[in-house]
Amino acid sequence: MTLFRTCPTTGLKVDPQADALIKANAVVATVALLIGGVSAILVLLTRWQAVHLLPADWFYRLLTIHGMNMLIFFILFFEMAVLYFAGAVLLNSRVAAPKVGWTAFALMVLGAGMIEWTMFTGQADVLFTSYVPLKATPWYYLGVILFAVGALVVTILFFATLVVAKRERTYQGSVPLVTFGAATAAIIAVITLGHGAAIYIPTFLWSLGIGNVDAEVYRMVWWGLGHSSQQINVAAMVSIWYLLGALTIGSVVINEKISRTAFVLYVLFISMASAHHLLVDPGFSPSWKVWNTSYAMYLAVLASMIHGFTVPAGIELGQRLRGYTKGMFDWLRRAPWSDPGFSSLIFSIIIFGFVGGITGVTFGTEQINIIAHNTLRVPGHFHATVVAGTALAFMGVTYYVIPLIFRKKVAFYPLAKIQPYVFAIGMLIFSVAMTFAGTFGVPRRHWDITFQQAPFDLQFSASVDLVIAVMGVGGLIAAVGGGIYILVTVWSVFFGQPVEEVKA
Ligand code: HEM
Ligand SMILES: [Cu+2]
Repeated sequence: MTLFRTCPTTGLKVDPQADALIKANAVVATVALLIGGVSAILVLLTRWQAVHLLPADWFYRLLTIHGMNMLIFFILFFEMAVLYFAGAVLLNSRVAAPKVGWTAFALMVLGAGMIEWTMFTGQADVLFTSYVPLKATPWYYLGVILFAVGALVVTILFFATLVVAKRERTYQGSVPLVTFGAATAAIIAVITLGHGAAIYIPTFLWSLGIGNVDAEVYRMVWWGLGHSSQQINVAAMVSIWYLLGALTIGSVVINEKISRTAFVLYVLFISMASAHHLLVDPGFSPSWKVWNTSYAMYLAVLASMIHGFTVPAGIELGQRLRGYTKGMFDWLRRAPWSDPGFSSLIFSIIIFGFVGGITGVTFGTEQINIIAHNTLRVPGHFHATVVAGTALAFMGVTYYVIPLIFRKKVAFYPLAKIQPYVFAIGMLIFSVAMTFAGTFGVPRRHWDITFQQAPFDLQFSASVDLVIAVMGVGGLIAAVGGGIYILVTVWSVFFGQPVEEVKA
């Protein structure tokens, strides 16, 4: 018999195993964020041509380390925590099979550890895309496979928990919207990890000298993993938007059907949209490219646009119900701007929507893609989506996870209050400047844009130096914001004051 505790704030019944699994995953996610953050600064200071900090080999090594730690380890460990939260906690249920959860966690930590080791020892300088024929040690690919199996097991465990909750009648009616959104993320995760297995198992064998992997086939299947996993991030982020709206100001869901339908659009159209990564590839026909990246992609974009309206509308209505009804914008003016959960939510919506959305949709089209491809416009785009959007939403919800799950008070609260502002404004400057540098043709993933040892001579517009400097300053401001987040969370969790609790 599971002994639940009752959360004094929300009244939810919490399985201690869910508590512990959330904590473990969140702590490892933060460690990854720290490694990814330190490497971000070093990579940034190398791209900033006036500083040009690292030698070439360490630039590419740390770029690999940055991509893996941020996009894979930080984001995925955090998402595992979200799955336990949206499954067990929000449904007042026990975790279906906690031992399986711990085994999966161990697999993921083992896989991640193997990958870290191969990257730091220079045996896997392949960047997070690991395009063949670039070859890493087999241990790297094995690490990826173990990590992915662990993540798949957690996803299945999430579905099992939904079944248990239904059978044991731990909730009434249909599942809450946040759980529904997390379920769509989990469905996409299964599709994604299927692509991952389809590509990493042959690549692992190839690294052992068994068989061959075609470079174009690799790119196609790999992006079935690489792009779809961004859709997991978006679905998880949007679920957190709804959650943060409810937690910070008691916002309402105006129309459950519309919001749920929008989540379903993600599931239906996202794998096809992966084709936007292949728009300049010679292996596919124009009609295949145009079909997959226009109609299909816009239906996934439509889903985000719907959420972009329903979440703020739910916030407005929530505020109006609480009496902020004077004039058009009273509800907005009198929102809790000094609650870091709320400011994170607003910045996440705005930067994801306007900067991430507009850049992504424009160069998701074939004609523009050929200009934007492999320039700094690409990382400029995804730092607006996955960093200022997803990572910031994750940061925001942490300010509630600390008191509700870790049952600690948020330490250094004055710093926590400004953290989303520092991070979001820095990231906004960084991603816009990066995108702008890309419009001048500055390549991404490039150690030396002065082309010192190149047999040809290439000069960018003189304004590029300035734009890159702005990018550098923006990136450093964002890094300060990231640093404050790590300081506040680690301090609260390990040395923080406990909040009083009630036992069930
Ligand atoms: C303060 C925060 C951050 C800064 C200053 C930063 C900076 C950078 C820089 C300078 C690059 C290199 C671009 C290039 O040379 O092509 C880069 C690449 C990248 N960043 Fe970040 N970043 C930050 C946070 C994040 C986060 C939180 C994520 C993911 C959640 C992320 C994901 C990536 C990815 C996937 C790449 C591409 C790596 C590759 O091309 O293989 N970054 N970042
Ligand atoms: Cu994509």
